[in-house]
Amino acid sequence: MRRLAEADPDVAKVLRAEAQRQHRNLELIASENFVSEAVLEAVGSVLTNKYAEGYPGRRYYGGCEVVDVVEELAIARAKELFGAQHVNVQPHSGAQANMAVYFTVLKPGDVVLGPNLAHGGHLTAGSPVNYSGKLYSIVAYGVRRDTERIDLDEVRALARTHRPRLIIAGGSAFPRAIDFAPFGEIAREVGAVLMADIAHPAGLVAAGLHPSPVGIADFVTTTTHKTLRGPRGGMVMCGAAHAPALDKTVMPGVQGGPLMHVIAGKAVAFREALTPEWRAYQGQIVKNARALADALLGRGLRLVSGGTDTHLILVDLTGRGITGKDAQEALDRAWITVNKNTIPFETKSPMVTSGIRLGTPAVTTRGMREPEMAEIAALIDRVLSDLGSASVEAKVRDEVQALTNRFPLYPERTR
Ligand code: DSN
Repeated sequence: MRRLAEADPDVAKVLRAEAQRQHRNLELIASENFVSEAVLEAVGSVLTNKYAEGYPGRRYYGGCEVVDVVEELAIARAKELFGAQHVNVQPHSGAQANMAVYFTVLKPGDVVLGPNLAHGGHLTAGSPVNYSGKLYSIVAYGVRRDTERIDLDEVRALARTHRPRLIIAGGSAFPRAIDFAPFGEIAREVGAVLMADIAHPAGLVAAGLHPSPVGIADFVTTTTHKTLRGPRGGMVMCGAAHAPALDKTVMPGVQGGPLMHVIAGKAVAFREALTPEWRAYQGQIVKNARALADALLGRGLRLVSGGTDTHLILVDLTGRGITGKDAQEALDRAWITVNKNTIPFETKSPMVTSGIRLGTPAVTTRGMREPEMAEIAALIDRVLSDLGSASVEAKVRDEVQALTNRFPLYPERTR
């Protein structure tokens, strides 16, 4: 069988260039991470060839006895990791995991109480440009102006007024830990179903470093590729009572054949996550985020909510008089990868924004620790303090390269 470089030099070149970019740059996108070679091997395996619609032991296709084993492994390991009664590992993404829950419990037009996207929520929690905002009647809660933390009084008041069928807790840009217990109380009081979307802090939840919604929320959704450090994909957890309906919604309700090669990658990542080393890694992610936040604060940058409890930091650039878009582009030129992000009470469009979002999972995977976080804050500050200066960007690029060279990534793939 021909290897890729021989069969398709064009694509082989892209893969090498991307491995080189990942090695060279400082990856600070809070939702990204670097999987192990073992996960890459599973995802790039012959399991991609197999159709396996259905579930282990009850598939619509023959020849599924081998892939059944890997799906069972993924399910058992995820249950152990999160203490969940039931896990469906087939969702192709976090968006599809959320869709599976909505289609399990909602009818079009039902009221959903979810987080405002500009305050840290997620597209699938009711954005008007997403299916969730088009199909359901969305009521949004946000953060308080003074603390920039979720306003539970507002959540309670909105729930009492609108009597939602579903309440969503979780999002993609909350730097602070979410306490799921009050959400559970509010949902019970108004007779709503509670869904916790832990796509971002899932790794911290599994390691006991962030409150867990398991046992509080009716459904818990997550991606598997952020802090969890598995392959790109999604997953839903729920109690036994909801399991048959959820499984039926995932397949045949919203998906066809599961991606068995990705499910194998999930199984591998969950095995890694059950080790003491992985728990220590999650602890270091949090320590690094705090160190990075402290160093940024020390350089006069304003952070939404004043800091972080998690892997994620939201920087408000308003005081510097620059936009998130300009900051992202300047940092990109300096080989520091971040994303522009709306901040609570945003006044600019999502394509411009007043903030940038930073996260420490990927740099922590490379082995960086608190001293490197101080270096990173200094590099960011230099780029932002002299926005658009080609000479500053060039100097920072050299220093980024020197820093990342000390923490090699995928050495076999960058040659
Ligand atoms: N795109 C993800 C993130 O960056 O947080 C959320 O879906």
